[in-house]
Amino acid sequence: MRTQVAIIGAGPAGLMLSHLLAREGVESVVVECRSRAYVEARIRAGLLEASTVDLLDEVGLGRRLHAEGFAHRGIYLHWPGERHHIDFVDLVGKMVYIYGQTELTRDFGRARDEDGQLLFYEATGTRLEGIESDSPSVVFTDPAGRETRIEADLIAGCDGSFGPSRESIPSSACQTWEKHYPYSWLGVLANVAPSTDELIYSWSPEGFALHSMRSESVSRLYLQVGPQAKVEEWSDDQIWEVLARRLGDGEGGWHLEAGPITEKSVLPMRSFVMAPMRHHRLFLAGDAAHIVPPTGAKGLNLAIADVALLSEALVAFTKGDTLLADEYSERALRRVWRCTHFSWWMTTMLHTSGDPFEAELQRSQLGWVTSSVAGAAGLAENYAGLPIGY
Ligand code: RFL
Ligand code: PHB
Repeated sequence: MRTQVAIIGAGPAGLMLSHLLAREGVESVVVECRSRAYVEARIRAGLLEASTVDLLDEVGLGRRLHAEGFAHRGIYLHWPGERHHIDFVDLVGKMVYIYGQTELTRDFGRARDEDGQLLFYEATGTRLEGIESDSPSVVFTDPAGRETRIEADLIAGCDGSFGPSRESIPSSACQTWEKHYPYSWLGVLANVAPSTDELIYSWSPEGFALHSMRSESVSRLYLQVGPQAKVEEWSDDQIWEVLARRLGDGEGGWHLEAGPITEKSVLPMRSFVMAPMRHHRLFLAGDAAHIVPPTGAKGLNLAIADVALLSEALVAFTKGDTLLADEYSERALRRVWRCTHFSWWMTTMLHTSGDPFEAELQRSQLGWVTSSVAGAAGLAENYAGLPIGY
């Protein structure tokens, strides 16, 4: 089989890239190791920044998002006895949107079906061959046990942090940076109406907590836990008790409503960047090239920003113009490092390490960010999102 662009991974990066390429008349084939049902049910991100939503609107994918998602003006920052609203609209003129990655993935899937996109799910043993040649290929075994080879002009590695694309690049040809944080997040999904109109990011002496949401009747909440924590160690009652304490239940008449927990998972926190994001005919995008801790809500947004740049570069490449492809890595990494810094900054401002000196610095920083227009605007500009071409 032959195509112009072979895309590995049907997450947000891979599906959005195939959509953007199709709009410009460039053919692609997507190869995914999981089933479609699994990919569409994977509960992950929930917050879309303004530039992501603008791009989705521009390419005809914003209809359900505007009908069913929530537009938020900002976020709350909370610490004991204090709750402050950071209003992004006042500060930088931008909104953010709550819309689950599950819903977005379904929208992408539907759009790809309508276009007749060729997608292979449940592929095993995916490997990349000839990436340093002019005719690279992706080889995998389909669910019926047949080995399939897709020959392409270019390969897009959109296969997340554990896929084969990044591994195919010789270590002598790239550089990586990595930071592990000494805590994880315990994330829960609960069938209860959110107790807040906008997200609450909360610092407390016993650790961070975040109140997010998915719909009028579903809340999404996160707790800072130890790096080795396991879901089995946390009963539902204990989770609600700790959330209530950390989020300030009872303060100023605010109350956290508890409800049945339908999903629990532990998410380790790390930052990772690989450069360059290209090796000959292989281009990396999204989590395949970089990971951020979720505190700044940047992972999904970065994946979309990468493929916005990458699709332009690949379209030009297929027409014989290689300039944008040559510039892709440098242009993408500019935003990647900005978001890597912002995610690290939000993470270290809000998570407790047990060090009393750091705790005082964090309280001072929270006080400054919520009382200085300059401090608040810096947070707002980074959180609500820089322009796609940043
Ligand atoms: P994905 O979504 O991981 O998709 C990669 C796809 O590649 C497939 N794959 C393979 N396919 C073929 N062959 C192989 N050998 C393969 N190996 C892997 C995988 O099955 C998968 O389908 O990467 P992508 O597309 O780059 O998208 C990245 C985002 O999913 C990720 O950054 C975000 O979910 C991160 N994130 C958040 N980002 C935000 O912008 N806002 C948020 O609010 C936010 N919250 C979160 C998050 C991530 C979380 N977790 C669990 C990681 C909250 C959580 C809890
Ligand atoms: C979410 O709704 O899942 C979410 C929101 C904001 C974050 C992280 C996760 O910073």
